[in-house]
Amino acid sequence: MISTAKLSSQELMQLEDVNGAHNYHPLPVVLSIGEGVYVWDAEGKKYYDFLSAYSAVNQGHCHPKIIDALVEQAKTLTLTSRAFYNDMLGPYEKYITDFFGYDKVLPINTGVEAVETALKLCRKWAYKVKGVPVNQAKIIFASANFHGRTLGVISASTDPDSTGGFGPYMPGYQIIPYNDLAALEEALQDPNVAGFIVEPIQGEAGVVVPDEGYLPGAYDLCKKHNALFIADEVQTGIARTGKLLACNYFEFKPDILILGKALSGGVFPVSAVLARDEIMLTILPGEHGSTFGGNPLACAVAMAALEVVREENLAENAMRLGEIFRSRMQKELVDKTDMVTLVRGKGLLNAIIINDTEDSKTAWNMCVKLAENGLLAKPTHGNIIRFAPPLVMTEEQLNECCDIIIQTIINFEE
Ligand code: IF1
Repeated sequence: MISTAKLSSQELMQLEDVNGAHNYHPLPVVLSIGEGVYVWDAEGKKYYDFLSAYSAVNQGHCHPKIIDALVEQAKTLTLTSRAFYNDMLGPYEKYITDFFGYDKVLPINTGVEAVETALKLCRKWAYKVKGVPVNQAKIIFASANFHGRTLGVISASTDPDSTGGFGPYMPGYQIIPYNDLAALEEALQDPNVAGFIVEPIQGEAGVVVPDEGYLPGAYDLCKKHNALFIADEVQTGIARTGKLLACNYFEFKPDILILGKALSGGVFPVSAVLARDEIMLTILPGEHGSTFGGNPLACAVAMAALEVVREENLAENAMRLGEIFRSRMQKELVDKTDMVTLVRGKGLLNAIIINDTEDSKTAWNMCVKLAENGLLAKPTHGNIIRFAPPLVMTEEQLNECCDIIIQTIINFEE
């Protein structure tokens, strides 16, 4: 065991570079402490966190209520597997199905596992309920989607970084343009379509908010053609966009709801798939599962994490602060400088577009400067910077952060 106590950020980055796979290219910041909206690096420098671990830490870093639930349960019982019942799973399943208004939940661990679960459920439902002939089920995806990293999921990706060199790919998928109801209607003509899976706001694509009528329209089309509407709310869910779910901006309820990330407050991987009985009960004992899914620790943590969202009115806070954020970015950057061309998002899931070509380093260098000035954010697709702070932020803190962002960009020189 090596001691990490006295290592500098440089040494720690070197250790990762030498010993870890090179499947990431992080900003050169080494974090060692988190509390609420703040993180501290190995040298003790304090930052506002404007990534929130890709929206997993909506409740803020190390939220005391969630950590207490974790520690208490960790001292009692952590894992039984699903070979036996445990005394946390039933209460959690009741809690989360009531919380989101579904008949049943299937508990699992990471976001992508929940997506895989939803895709498997969708296929099972197609064969057992809809009556699609064996092995003919088709699932529709939107282009520029991000649903995770497994083979089954990257097979639907249109990002060459995600797919290149990993073939062959899963059959039975069709990819249509995002935000295009005509394309969906056309795809749904095939009677073997089992369902349509979509992010209510595309995160990885750069916080792409679809037209107002797109999601309810897509839901209606799915109903008309007897296909399931599957919402991947792994990133948009749990109050991030100013409502408990991004779909809650509309009247409809997805047939299958996928949650992950902030379901645990960022403590460890907890994900879930929710659906009504007609869908969920098509999977029988032995047909799907995971060693860790539904473990007592996850149940305790997820209940605490959801309670924090409700008790601290995080959706309302995200909605209010998001409006301030976008309005300040619009007035003080988009309207005033040539550097930023657009601000978009909902709640506290926002992005600005840097007036530059997609492959330039400007957004990256701006994020390095933002870090120097005490705020951590990450570029996506070259010229887009995503801003997604923990939802426990105060208005005063948000305004201070807006000042940092605006000043950094106004003073930015290549
Ligand atoms: C990485 C992005 C965010 C997701 C949606 C499922 C998953 C994700 C809508 C899978 C995961 C992550 C994973 C992370 C980067 C990240 C990301 F930049 F790629 F787009 F959040 F914005 N559905 N998103 O966004 O969840 O299996 O990872 O728990 O490093 O790959 P997971």
